[in-house]
Amino acid sequence: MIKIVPTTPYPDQKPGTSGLRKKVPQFQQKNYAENFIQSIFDSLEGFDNKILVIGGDGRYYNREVIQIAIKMAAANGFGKVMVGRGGILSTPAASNLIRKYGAFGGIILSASHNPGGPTEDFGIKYNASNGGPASEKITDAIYARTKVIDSYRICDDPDISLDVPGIKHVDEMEVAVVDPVEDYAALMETLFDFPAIKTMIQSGFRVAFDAMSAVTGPYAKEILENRLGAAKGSVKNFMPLPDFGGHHPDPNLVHARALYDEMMGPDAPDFGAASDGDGDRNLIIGKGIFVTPSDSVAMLAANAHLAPGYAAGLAGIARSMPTSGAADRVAEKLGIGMYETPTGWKFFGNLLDAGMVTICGEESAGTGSSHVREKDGLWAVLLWLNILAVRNESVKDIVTKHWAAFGRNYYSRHDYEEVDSDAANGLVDNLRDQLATLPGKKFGELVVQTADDFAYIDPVDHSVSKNQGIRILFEGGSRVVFRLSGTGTSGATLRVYIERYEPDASRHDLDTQEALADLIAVADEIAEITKRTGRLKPSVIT
Ligand code: G16
Repeated sequence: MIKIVPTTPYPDQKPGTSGLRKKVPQFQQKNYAENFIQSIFDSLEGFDNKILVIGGDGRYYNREVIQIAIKMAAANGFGKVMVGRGGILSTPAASNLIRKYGAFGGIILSASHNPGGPTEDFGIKYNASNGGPASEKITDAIYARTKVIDSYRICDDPDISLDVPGIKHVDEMEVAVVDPVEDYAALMETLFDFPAIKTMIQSGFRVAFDAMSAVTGPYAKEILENRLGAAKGSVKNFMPLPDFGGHHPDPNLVHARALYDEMMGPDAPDFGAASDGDGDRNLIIGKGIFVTPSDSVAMLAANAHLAPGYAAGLAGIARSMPTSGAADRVAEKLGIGMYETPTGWKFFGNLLDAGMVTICGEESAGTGSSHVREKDGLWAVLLWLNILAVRNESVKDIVTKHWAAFGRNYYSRHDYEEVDSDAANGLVDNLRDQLATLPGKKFGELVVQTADDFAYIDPVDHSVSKNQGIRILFEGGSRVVFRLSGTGTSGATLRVYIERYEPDASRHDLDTQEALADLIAVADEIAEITKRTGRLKPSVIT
């Protein structure tokens, strides 16, 4: 039976870079999740009898909210819900299901790379019928609705079992519990040369994949071990756990340290990779060499034609503004379009839908293509493996040859986490105040060429997104970028992105932090990071 339940608004349900992310206890407040889900439905039109995809990364509170979302979908008039077995769907797999089955949209429960558990993070985001994160127009409408909501609709049916695939019903709505891996693995087989990768692996090529006790475990087991023949045990930490084993499921050099150490060791496998909580990010490490995410997108774009799904070439490349310019040089060489967007995968959606770009990437370990409308961790792993199988060279050889051909963009991101919000906002305001006077200023050898607050005009729908990050560009092409994260859940996270372009191949083997040392010092001088935040060094360097 459908119930209409009175509720009162919460003032803090503004979606960030990727949906609403809060601590679990906040989500457990009375009607908190219900308010947000109803606000999503209230902001959409025309979903009567249509399909809604629901799934999550298996983190703590996933199962509870999935039951709520299913009962609310039934009460709001959806015709069918597709949900992954056990409530599990990686973000790219959810995007694929939405597209493949012509769903109206999807609700993805995840806080991505943020930790999980009773006092850790949870999140809800809405994806539209193209399979991609809702546009700012929709997220703004959702937020506006959360501020005035006074009731929500829900069926009072009992919970349904999510553990066995099959068709069930909630009120009159059909619920299809589906295998979370099958459709996704089938899609990957259409894009990549599985037999070639399998042959390479059978000839002794060793792979190590760290699923970080998060959602990609079942996907990686099926694809890498079962279908591609990687040795049993190649996929580590493959059981999705509600608290990710107490770790941050963030595939970077801090949280995936064990993999990094293995890959730098004497008996390293040939290829190492990891993915995050919801399976959309990737970390790529070759034997003895870490590939920065910015370099990875450039190298994948330069070599994508070697995989069957991209043999016809690329329409264009897009990267987020803070991502290094390495991909720009590839686009220039290929003679294809290059687009610079604000941080957030949602900004790639229009470009992909319009067929203007094929590959997109972000410095935050996200790479993907037009096959879905999310970034896709395993996709990046498989494209690398396909390229390695065809080129028959090591990751290190591919990377160093790429630098020799295109030049190297030394690149690093310094994160200052859980900074006092007022201090962080003050720091950004102070930077904004300096924008007009910075050009022409000298800091040692570095001369500021331009300084601005990045604004983006979407070339497809002409929507404008302002205040997307402070950019300070120096003569010669180096730059520092400052922005506040839109995905953190406590205090503010200041991100500082530092980049230097080095065309000279004899200078391509410097230590990254040393190669960027003068820019790092100038970033602190201009932004007064230490003075304003009290931090002597970043929490995380990637
Ligand atoms: C999300 C977005 C990405 C973005 C990242 C970092 O990733 O989907 O597009 O680059 O956040 O955002 P921020 O710098 O604002 O923290 P994910 O993997 O968290 O969904």
